[in-house]
Amino acid sequence: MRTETTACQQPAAFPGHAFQSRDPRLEPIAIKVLAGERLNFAEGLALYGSPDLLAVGWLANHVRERLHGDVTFFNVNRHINPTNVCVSNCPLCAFGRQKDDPSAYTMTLEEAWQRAASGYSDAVTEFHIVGGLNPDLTLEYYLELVRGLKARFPQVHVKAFTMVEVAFLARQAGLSVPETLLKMRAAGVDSMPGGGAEIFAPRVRSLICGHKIGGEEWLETARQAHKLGFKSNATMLYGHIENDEERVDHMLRLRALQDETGGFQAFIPLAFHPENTAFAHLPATTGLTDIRQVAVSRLVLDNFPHIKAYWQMLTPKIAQIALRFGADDLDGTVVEEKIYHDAGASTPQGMTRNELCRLIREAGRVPVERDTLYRPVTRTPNSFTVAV
Ligand code: V47
Repeated sequence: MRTETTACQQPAAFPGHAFQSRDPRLEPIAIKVLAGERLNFAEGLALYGSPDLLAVGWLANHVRERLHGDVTFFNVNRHINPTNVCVSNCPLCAFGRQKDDPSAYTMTLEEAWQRAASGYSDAVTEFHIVGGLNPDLTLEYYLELVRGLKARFPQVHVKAFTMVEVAFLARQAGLSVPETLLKMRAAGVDSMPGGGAEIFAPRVRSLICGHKIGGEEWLETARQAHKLGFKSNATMLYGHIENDEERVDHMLRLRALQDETGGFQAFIPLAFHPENTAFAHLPATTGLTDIRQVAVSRLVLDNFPHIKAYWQMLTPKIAQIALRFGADDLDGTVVEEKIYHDAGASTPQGMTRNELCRLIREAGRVPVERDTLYRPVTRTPNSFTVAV
């Protein structure tokens, strides 16, 4: 990739800004981005097609610094995956198992509560709970799981159940989605993670996760959650069989819902890990694809406050670079990760608070520990407080 200009190709000049590019397609996009205007479908596509990745990154960084300056968020969290038994059988997934598979597991409630208490010594501020669609577990199991966590760790935020799980549990219990969400709230669920969105386009969805709820139902479930006051995240799984049009379409659908509800906090582009999946023949994404995806996300999703470079999925090194290409959040300590590691991820299972701060500082950014709702966390040796 070369960004220098030649005598016959003058860069576009932007008074008062350091932006320049030898890709003429970026010029109208840069004018809009610098003026804080919204990009359209064709402009989203042009960002994917531009050979000048550094200029795309410059623009994304400009937006990121306009929103957050040098601040980079991270949190101290723990993932809990109560079961890997899943009826969806998604070709994209290496985590789900049939219930008679020797490596299938389902935690008892006691095991899940014990798991929550184990790991790094820094007190966690968030439990991130996601699992398979296990037909033998009732809604009551999940409600009791959350009640038990709240009883044992009342100060910890419970970010639990993707829109796919919410829709599945509602169907299982014979309840509407809002009724299910209200029961979850009463049990102690505070917000929702962004998983299960994959790619909304039906062509792709039917091939990578055909038995999961469709894109429209995912969006409708998120709409219902936001209407009830829950905050949630949103993801996009890229780097498999989708094309650039389908990626832009996915983000524009999320942007439209965000205009309506304002309930999304962070967008997390998730790089597909092919190992041990039905797509094992596909190559994994490369670093430049990952970095570009972070930058395009920041530029297209102008109404999302945060773009998360999830270090577990990107690797710590790429996630650190992403902090200069539009991302303002690295996610957290995690402690134990199963979904990517079953799909061949070679990243560590977790990172300490100090390791995350070092990555952020060495990227020239300022680490800020946040809670799930992005409120700064202050620590004293044995406790933490959240600025409200
Ligand atoms: O929905 C499954 C993805 C997601 C593979 O909200 C895979 O803060 C890559 O959503 N290769 C679950 N990805 C993880 C998730 C998440 C992670 C971190 C933070 C948050 C948040 C949410 O993992 C699934 C699916 O899109 N996934 N299999 C795979 N082989």
